[in-house]
Amino acid sequence: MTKGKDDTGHPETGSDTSSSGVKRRTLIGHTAKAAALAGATGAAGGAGLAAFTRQALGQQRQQQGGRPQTNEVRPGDLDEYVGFSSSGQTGEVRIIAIPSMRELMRIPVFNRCSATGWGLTNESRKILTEGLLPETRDFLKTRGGIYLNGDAHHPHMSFTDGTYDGRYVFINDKANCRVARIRCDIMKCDKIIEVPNASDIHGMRPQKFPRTGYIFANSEHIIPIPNDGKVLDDPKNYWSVFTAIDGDTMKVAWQVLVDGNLDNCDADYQGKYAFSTCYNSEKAVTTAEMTSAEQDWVVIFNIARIEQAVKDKDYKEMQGVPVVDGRHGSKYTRYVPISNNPHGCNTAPDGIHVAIAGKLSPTVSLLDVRKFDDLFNDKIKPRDVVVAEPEVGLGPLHTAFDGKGNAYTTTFIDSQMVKWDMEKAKRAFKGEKIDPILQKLDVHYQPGHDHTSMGETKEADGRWLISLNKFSKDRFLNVGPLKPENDQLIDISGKEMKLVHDGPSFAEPHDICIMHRSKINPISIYKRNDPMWADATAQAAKDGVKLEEAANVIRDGNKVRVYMHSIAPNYSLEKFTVKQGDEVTVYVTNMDDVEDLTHGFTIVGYGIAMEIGPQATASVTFTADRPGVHWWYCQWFCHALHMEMSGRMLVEPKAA
Ligand code: CUK
Ligand code: CUA
Ligand code: CA
Repeated sequence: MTKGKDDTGHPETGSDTSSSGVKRRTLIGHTAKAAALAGATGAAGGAGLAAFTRQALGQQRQQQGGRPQTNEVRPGDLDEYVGFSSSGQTGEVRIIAIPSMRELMRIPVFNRCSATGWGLTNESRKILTEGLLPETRDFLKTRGGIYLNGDAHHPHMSFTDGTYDGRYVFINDKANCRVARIRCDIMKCDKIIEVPNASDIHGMRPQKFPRTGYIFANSEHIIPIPNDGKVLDDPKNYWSVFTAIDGDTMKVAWQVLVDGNLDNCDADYQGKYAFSTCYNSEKAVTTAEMTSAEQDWVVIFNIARIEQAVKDKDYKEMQGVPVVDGRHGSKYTRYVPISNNPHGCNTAPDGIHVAIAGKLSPTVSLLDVRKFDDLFNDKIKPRDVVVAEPEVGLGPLHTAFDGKGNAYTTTFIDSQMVKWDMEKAKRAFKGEKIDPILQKLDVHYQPGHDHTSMGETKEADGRWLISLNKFSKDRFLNVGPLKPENDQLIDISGKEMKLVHDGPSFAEPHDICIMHRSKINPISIYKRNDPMWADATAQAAKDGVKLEEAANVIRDGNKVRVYMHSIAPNYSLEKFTVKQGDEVTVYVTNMDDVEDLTHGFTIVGYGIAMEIGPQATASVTFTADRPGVHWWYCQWFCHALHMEMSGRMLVEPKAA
């Protein structure tokens, strides 16, 4: 029999599931009718229904009394929205609940994680290494085998038909040229690839239509390709590539060589085009030169033509990838001049407009994607796709949308959130005397990205806006020279933007995508056949071991494989003995079949720790080079006898 949390001595409130499988929360929080229906459809259906009901109620509240929505989420209540926040140079992805702004979870990706063993376990090291280029793997051999840092900027969920589909969240690593995928069923990273021919992958967006599909990724800084040392201080021969990654296989599908560099990107809602900003059309290597030209540009990529080029073999293969030439004059791209060092690139939920933030220019250029066909057929000139160019203030960086025709642009230098009307901006662009700016709200301070609830999908709902501010200065208690950033929540459900919450965050989320909670439906207990530990299952089968019942120590030369399972508060082994110098692999399978019952495995004085979720298997390999008695223990509080959940590794010293 599997022991669980219910008999661990934890208070009963620790369990969210009653014996009938109905979420207690659903029963408590909602009407009797909703609860009855939830009972009929089971726990998952109940949660979905609850979300639906709550959303409907929220909207009703708004419509009825005209009372403003509230960001108050009382103890025990659940938030309505979920945000996936990049953590910048921390290298992980964080799950933020909105509107409470509570941080719910951290998903290690490009970083190492002390709690979960990410970067230590065999399962995570496989993910961290299998997608690296061979030369990087060689390079890392003397550096511990994996990169220890990352710089995560742009988290975006996979799309189907123009809206979030709950499958994956993708995230780029600017620091080490990688793109990672997070499985939203378990909220763990399952794939990381290094992009070849690229320097610092920066802008990254999934294809919105018909589905993801491609992940578009920008190589920001220009480099020689190949970057093997033959070309060094010769920037004329430095290049950037635009990359399309297959989101299903996480393999690079194709690349496009471009003039200038590539900063941020987005895709259309038609599945025809992707586009990227370029701030270094000068192909410069110093700040002064990079800002010397009056204009840089947006590059538009014609996806069908590029796919055809790959079919027709109109490419050069570089590092195993077809690289299509998309420099000026190519039929695969168009370059739209934009002043000056543009940055943000955001497609509006109307499926028509793309907002390009001017950064050094106080303007946002609004492009109309319906004109791109004509542009590629040379019927119009590049600048003809620009249909508005409102002046929003100093340092416009990114734009978000409410689905009601309004845009919200951050101005870094002015420290403001600027709400403007896209239609009015278009009329003003045509010469009408009309001010498209609706409101400027001070934010604190220096905002980079902003994001609205569902705002990067066709289901933008105009409820919440988050401003990710780069500086918090005096907004929080002083914690020393290194200050938190300030993620501010703004209520945009009414006519005026209202600042409702300051949320400190650690270095330094660049971007967040915000979705209604009904878009995700993670599991609470792993499925035993999860591919995450397929290698462990295969090795166990070879050793004649069944992971679920394992209590085995298998010697194979100087390799020792230790298999155990855990049921709170015990491991199936109380000790194992190895010889100093053995290569030891420990496999732990958590056989507790109970929600929120995670075990750990930490070996004292060996730098080993890992998380083992309910019904999961995790493994770790190390050299037993320290003789003596080394206790292992469970580091995730799991039971009244959690402290006692331990065992001993006995390491026999080498004969002198
Ligand atoms: S970039 Cu950070 S503020 Cu990397 Cu998305 Cu614009
Ligand atoms: Cu198992 Cu603590
Ligand atoms: Ca420039």
